[in-house]
This record gives sequence, structure tokens and C-alpha cells, in this order.
Amino acid sequence: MTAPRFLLHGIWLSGPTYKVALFLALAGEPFDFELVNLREGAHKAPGYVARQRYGQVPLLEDRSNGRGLCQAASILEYLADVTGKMGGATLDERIRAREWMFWDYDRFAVPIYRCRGVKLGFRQAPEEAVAMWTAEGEAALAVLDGHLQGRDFLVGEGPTMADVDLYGVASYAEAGGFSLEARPALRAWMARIEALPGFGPPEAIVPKETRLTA
Ligand SMILES: N[C@@H](CCC(=O)N[C@@H](CS)C(=O)NCC(=O)O)C(=O)O
Repeated sequence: MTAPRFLLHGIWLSGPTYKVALFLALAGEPFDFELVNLREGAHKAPGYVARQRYGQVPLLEDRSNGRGLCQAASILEYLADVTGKMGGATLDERIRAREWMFWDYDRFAVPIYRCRGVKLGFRQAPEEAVAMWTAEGEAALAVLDGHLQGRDFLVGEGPTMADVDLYGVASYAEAGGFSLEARPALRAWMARIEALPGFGPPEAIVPKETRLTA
């Protein structure tokens, strides 16, 4: 069997790893997977850092050209370019999608992921910090819910890399202690993404162990 073009390095508990796996799944791109065990410090091993300069997951290898790519949002844009999928139908859609992706790590992902980390016991933080992230997360959820009122997707008529990027945060909000009860537009958008062909939750599409095509 021929090895797939893409090799994703990451771990199933990681939201940014999920974003990349979700794009690949929605694009119908099979991928190999290399587990990077964060608890064992595999992300700081010199051989890994040589390929992922930030010592983080995810890392995506494109075997067709030897590229090693990091930063989930940048990886999604690369995948949109090389697959011709979900990059936005026009330059204006591409610009809007990028704006949402920059906003994601500026306002949305950090408080949601941190609150989830505290709830799941991956991260310790003083109560004041959790209260601040909770307020920031609620504010970001309100912005997203407001934008989605009257829209099916973040940008244009169909799903883009921005929907994948932000879904990969919104889907962790409840685990972070946020209620989506009062955010109907956001919930309807999430359901639309969940109905796309190829969609799966993290446990279905990010392998728990290394999976390499023989
Ligand atoms: N902005 C980065 C964030 C990546 C990130 O925070 N990864 C976490 C796991 S979810 C990680 O590798 N943490 C270990 C560390 O930063 O040392 C992205 O989107 O790829």
C-alpha cells in the first residue's frame, strides 16, 4: 500500500492537532499519524524540535515535497492551497477566513483551551486566572455567536479553513466549563460542520497511537 502524502505528528488530546486531522478528514485525505507523547516530553526531544521549532504539536509533514509545517492555522491554509479545498471561493473570502483564524488565537483559543486544561487537570492556575479566561472565553463565544446569526458558515456559502479552525476550539468549550445553551447560532453552525461528509470528533479521527502505512 502506498504511504499517504501527509504524516501528522500530534496527540489526540490536543485541539490544534484535531484541527489539522479534521481538515484532512473533511478533505478526504488519508494521513499517517505519529504520536508525540507530551507527557514523556517527546515534543522537546532534539530530533523533534529540529523539525518543529516551537517544540509543540502539531507538525505536518508533506511527503510529496519534504516540507515540515507547524502552527495549525498556517497548516490549514497550506492544506487549503495544496488540496484546492476550503480556502474560500474568492480573494475576499480568503481574507475574511484569515481574519477569523488570526482572531482565533488572539481571542478565542487561548481562554477556551486554558479553561479546558484546568478542568481536565493538565494545567494548574490560580482562581483569578481561571476567572479571567472564563470572562474572555465568554466574550469570544458571544462574538462568534453574533457573527453566525443568519449565516451558515463563517465566510461565504460553504465551509472554509476558518470553520475548521474555530470548530477545533468551539468543540472544546463545554469541556472547559462553558455553556453553549444560550448560543443557538453557534450550536447550529457546529451541527452543520458535524454533518459534513468525513467529519468526526477527535476520538474518531485522531489515532491514539502511531499509525504508519506499512
Ligand atoms: N498556536 C499553536 C499552538 C500549539 C500548542 O499549543 N500545542 C500544545 C498542545 S495542544 C503543545 O504542544 N504544548 C506543549 C508546549 O507548548 O510545550 C498551533 O495552533 O499549532
